[in-house]
Amino acid sequence: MTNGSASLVRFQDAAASAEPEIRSFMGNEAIARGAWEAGVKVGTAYPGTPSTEILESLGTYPAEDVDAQWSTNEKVSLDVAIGASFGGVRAMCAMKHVGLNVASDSLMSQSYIGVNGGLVLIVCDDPGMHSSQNEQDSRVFGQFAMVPVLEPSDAQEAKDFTKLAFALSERFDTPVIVRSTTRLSHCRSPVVLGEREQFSTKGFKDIPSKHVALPSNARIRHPIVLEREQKLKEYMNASSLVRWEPGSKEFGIITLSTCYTYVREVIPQASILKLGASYPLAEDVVRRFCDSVERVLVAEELEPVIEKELRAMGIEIEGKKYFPRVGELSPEILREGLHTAGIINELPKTTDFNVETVARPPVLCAGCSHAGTYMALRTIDARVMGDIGCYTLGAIEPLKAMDACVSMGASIGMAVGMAKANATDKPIVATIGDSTFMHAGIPPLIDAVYNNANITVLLLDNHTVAMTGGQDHAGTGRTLRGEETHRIDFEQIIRAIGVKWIKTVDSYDVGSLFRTYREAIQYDGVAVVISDRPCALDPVKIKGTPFQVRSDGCTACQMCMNLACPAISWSNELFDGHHKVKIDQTTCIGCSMCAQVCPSDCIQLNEAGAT
Ligand SMILES: Cc1ncc(C[n+]2csc(CCOP(=O)(O)OP(=O)(O)O)c2C)c(N)n1
Repeated sequence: MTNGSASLVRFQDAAASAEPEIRSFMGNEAIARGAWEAGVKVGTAYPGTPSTEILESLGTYPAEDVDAQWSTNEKVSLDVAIGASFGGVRAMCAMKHVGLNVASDSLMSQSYIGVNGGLVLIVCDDPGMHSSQNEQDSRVFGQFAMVPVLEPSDAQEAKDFTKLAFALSERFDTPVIVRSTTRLSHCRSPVVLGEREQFSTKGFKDIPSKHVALPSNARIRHPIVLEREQKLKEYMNASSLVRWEPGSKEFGIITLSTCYTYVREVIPQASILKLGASYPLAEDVVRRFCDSVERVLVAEELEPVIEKELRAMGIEIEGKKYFPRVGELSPEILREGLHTAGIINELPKTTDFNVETVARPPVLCAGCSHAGTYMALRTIDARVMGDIGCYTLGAIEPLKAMDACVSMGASIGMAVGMAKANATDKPIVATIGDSTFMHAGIPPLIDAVYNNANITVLLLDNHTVAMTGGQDHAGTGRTLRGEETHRIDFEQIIRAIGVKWIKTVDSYDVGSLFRTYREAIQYDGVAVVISDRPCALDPVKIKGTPFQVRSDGCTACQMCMNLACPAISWSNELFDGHHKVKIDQTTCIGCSMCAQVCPSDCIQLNEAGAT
């Protein structure tokens, strides 16, 4: 995993020169820049690919300009932004698509309530699931919550649309979503920089009938939201967010986001209607566009959001008949779809050799502190309810020590349910990382204690959000800007919840892990083991003296292989017909777990290999 912040450009000095400056920006950096130029005062996020770099980038702007902070989860992130908006300043929160599920409860109400200072949510979808548990289309949430959804196509638009989102938020009294996707968030293109707009705070406005989500207030607000939708449609019809690029009279394509760039590349001769927003739709312009060409296709990524809207308007339209509803769109896929639709006659010749990248299964890093945990866990033959983080890799070969994983923080609740189902004689264990525990693991632990569940919880504390590149959180004692802050003490929280059996072990002490897990599962009630050891990659990659295998002592028992360490592989030498093992000296970080589990004591430190 890479830490996005390492490649981020820092911007403190950016806006001063007379000529407009042009920089190469990742979409996420452009979004941060747009927010900064829009005068954002509070920026929040919980990390999640592909959105993480937005807040990391915002955190490179002066602290006097913007309070950029990690939140414990996406709902908290949105709630903090809402509070700042109520307080009269512009506020933004960023999240990956599934984060919007977590934040949605507040979003649904805030749509009725509206804003004071501009309130913008950046939601980054991950078509193709490069690093996600699903590929849901956040635009559906925008429609559901009745908040505008802007969809930039490149980094310049990512900046411009983010700025515009704040203005629209204030003008129409609504939260606004800017939807990005992995291709936009992580690709670079040129961006013209602008100055930061200066705003003085509007101050808090005391309007309880608007700000308090009571049925009596909400009943009045709902029709206002519908009126707002109508006004936004009128705005969209006249707005430069919609761009009509005339071309062929035979066929037109309605598109938006990065799909627009694929359309331009593959079929520039088409008439193109580029929408800057998927909700609300610029209905009048769309209708006129459709009337102007014989045949219209919609090219959009994931769900047929626009296609369905147009059908509901009674317009004959094609789209998902030719383009897939799953995965990313690409020029190649678009071309194929247009070929099937009979719009493109010939496909380019393919080469004889396969140029597709060979997929490699993900592995834990050498020295990963989760490896010993899963090895030990396998020996107690438990039903393991897992969670989301690097340790989810414990589900696959060779560790294969996780039975289920659903969403962030779900492990403990699932373990409670599994215990209540009485479906197994095996001990029931939940595994959860430190950041995930903070995110959504505390309420289910309270539930477990409250409902007397007989479960063991393994809290895998590697002192970072490793999965998304090593961000800080409330349990690390550092803020987004790297300043020291209070470190939330897991053990204190867990005790305060009422857990009576709790032990902390060093994740590298394999013997201790084995013994402690055995003890924990014997306990009748909620037992918690904190496996404590910083991530081998964070904050700097640890590189200790490597271990090596004394080949004459190796009996090819392959016990060390159970750690799934990428530094350990089979050697060409055989013992009793089986491959002995060897350790790659550059990859090994010297964690010692393999030496601890080696029964023939043939894994030893290689002092000569120390760097
Ligand atoms: C709702 C939601 N938000 C964010 C993410 C992105 N994400 C995946 S795992 C994870 C946290 C991992 O941290 P931790 O639990 O400490 O485990 P580690 O990766 O450090 O082992 C995050 C933020 C997500 N998958 N779902």
